[in-house]
Amino acid sequence: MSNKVIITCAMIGAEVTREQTPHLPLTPEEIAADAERCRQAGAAVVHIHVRDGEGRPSQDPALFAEVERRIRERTDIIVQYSTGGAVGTPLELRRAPLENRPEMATLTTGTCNFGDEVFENSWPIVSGLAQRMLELDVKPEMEIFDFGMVDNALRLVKEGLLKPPYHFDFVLGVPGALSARPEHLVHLKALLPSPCTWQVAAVGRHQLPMACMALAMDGHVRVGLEDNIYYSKGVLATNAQLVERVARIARELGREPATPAEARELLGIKTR
Ligand code: KMH
Ligand code: ZN
Repeated sequence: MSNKVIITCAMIGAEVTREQTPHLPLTPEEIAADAERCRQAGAAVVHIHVRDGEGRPSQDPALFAEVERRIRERTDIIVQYSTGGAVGTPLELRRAPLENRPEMATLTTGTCNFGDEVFENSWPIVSGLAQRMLELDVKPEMEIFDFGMVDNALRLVKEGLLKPPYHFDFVLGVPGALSARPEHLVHLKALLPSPCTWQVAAVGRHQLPMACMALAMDGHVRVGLEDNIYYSKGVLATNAQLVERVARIARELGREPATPAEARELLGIKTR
């Protein structure tokens, strides 16, 4: 176990809107400036989605490249692309930004309900994304929305589509998928292969308590406006505030936030 904690900030997402919160970064410059603030607050990774000029979710590789370039001008933070996109984004579009060869990208390992909709990740989608990440040396973060997705991740390991150490993100509390309960987290951790690293990304009001639980269980944490827009009941948060709070709690628990360089070491990412 490492006493360092990797804090990821999921800054944007595909679903949150400016109408819901004025703190959501949307343009490449807003995203880059917010990423720098998150780094200063203790984040080592930013999980990014991009939006078009109208604020709609996009998987345009050129937009991802522009966002990444602007982040790189400001900070050494690890930039993790979304391959999940928005519900219903076709596979070809979800896969396209991988050709930029980001350091990391997400890989949801199964299908689940997502609110009233279905987030489709059939085996050909999952294995196809994993194969391309392997070829391009992109580190996958496996997004686990329900228990069966761990089994699919184990199948990826068995089929040689992942390189150790394996990295898992337990996304808990999405309506229609696995709820954010302490018992679920304990069981999920018990299912993991070795060697691996894992983190929790819980949704809404569950974000902070589940992050605290992960800190106590030697896990890593993800916070950010993609998953939760509130600092406390009725009070809107910024990404940096959410990072700063979890970094402060981590330090109180004897867990120092990892720098991006330390996170690369823990995750097995080679500096290019
Ligand atoms: N927007 C969700 C449907 C990911 O980034 O890889 C999927 C998602 C997961 O956000
Ligand atoms: Zn996402």
